[in-house]
Order: sequence, then C-alpha cells, then structure tokens
Amino acid sequence: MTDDPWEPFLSTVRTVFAFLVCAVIVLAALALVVGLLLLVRIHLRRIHEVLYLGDHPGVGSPGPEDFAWLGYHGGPVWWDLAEVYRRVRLDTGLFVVFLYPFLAVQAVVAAAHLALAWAGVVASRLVDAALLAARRIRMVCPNCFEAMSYPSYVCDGCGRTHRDVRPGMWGVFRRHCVCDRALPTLLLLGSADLDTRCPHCDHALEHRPGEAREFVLPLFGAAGAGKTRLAHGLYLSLEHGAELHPETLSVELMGEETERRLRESRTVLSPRHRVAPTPPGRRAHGATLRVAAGRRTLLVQMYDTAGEWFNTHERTEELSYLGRATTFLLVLDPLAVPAVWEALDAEEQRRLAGDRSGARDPERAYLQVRDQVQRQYRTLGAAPGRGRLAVVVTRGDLLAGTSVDPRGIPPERWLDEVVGAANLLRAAHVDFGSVEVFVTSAVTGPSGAPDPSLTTLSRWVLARDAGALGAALREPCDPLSDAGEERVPLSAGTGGPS
Ligand SMILES: Nc1nc2c(ncn2[C@@H]2O[C@H](COP(=O)(O)OP(=O)(O)OP(=O)(O)O)[C@@H](O)[C@H]2O)c(=O)[nH]1
Ligand SMILES: [Zn+2]
Ligand SMILES: [Zn+2]
Repeated sequence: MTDDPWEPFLSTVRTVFAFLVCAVIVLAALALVVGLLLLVRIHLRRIHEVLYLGDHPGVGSPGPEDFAWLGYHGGPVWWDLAEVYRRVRLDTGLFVVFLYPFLAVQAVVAAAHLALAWAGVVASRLVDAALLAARRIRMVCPNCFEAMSYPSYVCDGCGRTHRDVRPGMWGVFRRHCVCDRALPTLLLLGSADLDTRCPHCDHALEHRPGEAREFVLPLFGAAGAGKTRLAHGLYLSLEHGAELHPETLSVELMGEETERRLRESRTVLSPRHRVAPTPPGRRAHGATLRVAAGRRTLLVQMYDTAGEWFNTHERTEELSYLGRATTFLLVLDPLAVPAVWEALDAEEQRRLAGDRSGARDPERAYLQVRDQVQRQYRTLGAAPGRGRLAVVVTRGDLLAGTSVDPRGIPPERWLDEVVGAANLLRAAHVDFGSVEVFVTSAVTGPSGAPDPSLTTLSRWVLARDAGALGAALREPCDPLSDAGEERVPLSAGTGGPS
C-alpha cells in the first residue's frame, strides 16, 4: 500500500466541501422558509386589510339607484379575492407563485362561503314561497289591483323604499340599507313589521299583506243599487258578531282609508239614513277588514265601486280586481225595476219614491261584469265557472209589508216571479259555479244591531274560503238560535239563500 501524501489534504477539502454544501442547503432551506413566512405574512396582512378593514377602493358605495349594500356573496367575495391577489402580486413580484397554494385555499374558502350563502338564499325563498302557497296567500293591491309577488318595504332608518327585499344578492336573512339599517328579507323573518308599499303604484299598504289570506270581494250593480250601504252592513254584521263573542271572532279595519270609509257604519245603517251617492269618477279602492277566528285569519278586501263604472266596457276594464275574485255580489235595487214598482199601490209608491234609484235594468251591470270577469280569467289563466255569485236584493226593510213583500217566499223564486229576473238568473247559473239569492235589509234594529239578513249574507260570503270564520258568526247571530229582541229580522224569512 502506498501512502498518498495528499490524502489528509483531500479529506479535509471533502469535509469542508460537504460542510459548505450542507450549509448552503440549510441556508437555502432557511431562506425559503423565512421567505415563505414573509410571503404568507404579506398575504395575511392583505387579507386583513381588504376583508376585515374593508380597505377596498374598488368596491364603492351603492349608486343612486341602489338602496342596499350587496351581500358579501353577491359580488364582494370575488372582488376581495381579486384585490388581495393584485396587492400580493405587487408586493412580491415573481415570488407570487409561491403564494398560489395559499391563494387557492382562499379561493376555496370563498367558494364555500358562496355556496353556503346561495344555498341559504334558495332554501329560505323556497320555504317562504311554499308557506305562502300552502296558506293560499296571494297579495293584491287594493289601490291599483295588481297582484304582487312580494310587497315593497320602507326602511325605518331613512325612509327609502326597498322594492324586493327577498333573499338574493343583497342579503340572505337580512339586507343592509345604504343607511346601514338591517332589514329582514322575508315575511317569515318579520318584514311585515315595516311600513309596506305596493311595488306597482307605491301606495301605502296598511293591512300587513302576506300575513294572512286575502279575499277579494267585489260589490257591483247599477248606480244607487245599495252597494255602499251593503258594504257597511257586511262590516257591521261581522263587527256585531265579534262584539257578541270576542273570544272567538275579531274584526279590525285595516288602514286609515278603510277606517275613514267604514267607521260610521252604525250611523249609515240607521233606518232613516240616506247614503250619498259615491262620487262619479272616484277611483275604486278596496276596503280591507282583518277577520280572525281562532288561528284562522282572512283579509277581506271589499270593493264598492260607483255604479257608473259598470256602464261601459272601457270603464269596467279598468277594474282589474274582478279577475282576482271568485266570490261576487251583484247588488240590485228592486224598487228600480218597473215590474216591482208597478206592482206597488199608489200609497206605497208615494212612500217609497225617494228610495228608488234610477237604473231600471240590473242586467246591464251584470253582463258588463260577467264579460269582464271572463276576459280577466282568460288572461290570468284561471278556470272559468269557478266563481260564486250572490244576487243581493237590497231594501228588504222597505219591501216588508208592501204588496211585493218577499217574506215567506224563497228569494230566488221571488226574484224570478216578482222582479221578473228569469233571464238574469238563467245567465248567472250558466256563468257561475254557484248562485244564491239574498234579500237584505241594510239597517240596524232599535238597539243598534244589524239586521240578521246581513249576517246570513256574511256567512255565505265566508263559507267557502273561510268556513271557520263564517261558523263563528253562526251561534251569536243566528235568529233561530237566539230570538232576542234586537235580532228579530226586519225581513224575516227573506234573508237566506233559496
Ligand atoms: N232602507 C234601506 N235603504 C237602502 C238599502 N240599501 C240601499 N239603501 C238606500 O239606497 C240609496 C242608495 O244606496 P247606496 O248604498 O248609496 O247605493 P250605491 O249602489 O252604493 O250607489 P253608487 O255608489 O252611487 O253607485 C241610499 O239612500 C241608501 O240609503 C236598504 O237595504 N235599506
Ligand atoms: Zn298598487
Ligand atoms: Zn335606510
């Protein structure tokens, strides 16, 4: 074996070299770790700035047309991600590639947030829509008669009207008005507590639409037939039922307009009172009553429109609430019909002349409305023939004791034989799913209680859509079950359907 004199030297060189390589590797690894930590720190700082401090000039305030801030899932989540990326790229230059895995994690978190939020949007809207459908709630504006998919709500912080507050881009369970007030996005979450407006005509809706089923009830007939007085009578019969049995039935006038119109009902129905004609040209407007029995609530929208609106096709066409109703009240003044008038003797004619309206032909209003209802049903795709019609003969109290006294005769027969309305009845039976005839006396008795014929009519009106409410009227007001002095019908025997 030959001893290499260079061996110790070479060994030292190798050792030094190995040490240097190790040192470089360790330093490089250290530099990499430190660099990566620095990069991550920059990333986290940018996330903090953009996401938590909201330092994001790219996301400006809502424009003049926008009334709410976008929900985080409605855009800002992506804008923030892009802004963070832009800033870290500026900070780190080419080294940004080392941050790609971290940016990918941020993107995955953003996508998960998005998926969760939109799932919340879809689920809450589905639940809300299903509840409205199950409770058969359709909302109709009593001012413009348009159906609304959802009412508009007024922010209680700044008074801005939010058109469609339902979950979406602007929020899941709450949306934030530009004034920063949080508003509930669904009826389920309490939006009805806010001031409500019609999304079509901006009219204030004071009946909390969406909380209970709506029941559109058009009263129609010639001028002076007795529609206004009958509307008062229907309200008073319900209110009287509620007074007698407050634990089972409650009735509330919804909104100032309804209150202004119906609060004088007791005075209007006093036997000597004469109702002033509805001013011609006055815009029709539904009066809304909230009727509740137990857990059952109904918002009854009564439409008492001046008789002139039923004279021409052009005018009737404007009454688009007709197509939203399934129960109709045709109001008819028997004294106006020549056959009835001529059957009265001279003394009766002299006594009743002031109570006789001018329209001689009740069929005219009927045909106008019938055509219009059919047209609107067709437009809305509603099934024809599903409607119910009550032919309401008014002034039962005035007819009592005369030569044409309807008491003791089935109302439909009386209408056919005495009024001579066979054609009208025939047409009505063809056009409507069910037809009933009532003779009503829109008057109060000596104690202020409304005539039972009004209660009988109210019960029929509510029977199909809210039988429980109609039943709540039965016990206290049924003249057969309680013949108290105040409930003896003025038009006894004529109030019920034939
Ligand atoms: N006694 C009595 N009078 C009635 C009855 N129904 C209506 N009247 C009177 O008949 C007249 C006309 O009644 P309104 O209720 O104003 O008739 P209307 O159909 O609303 O009339 P317009 O709105 O003008 O189309 C008024 O003087 C009422 O007081 C009733 O059942 N009994
Ligand atoms: Zn409206
Ligand atoms: Zn606001």
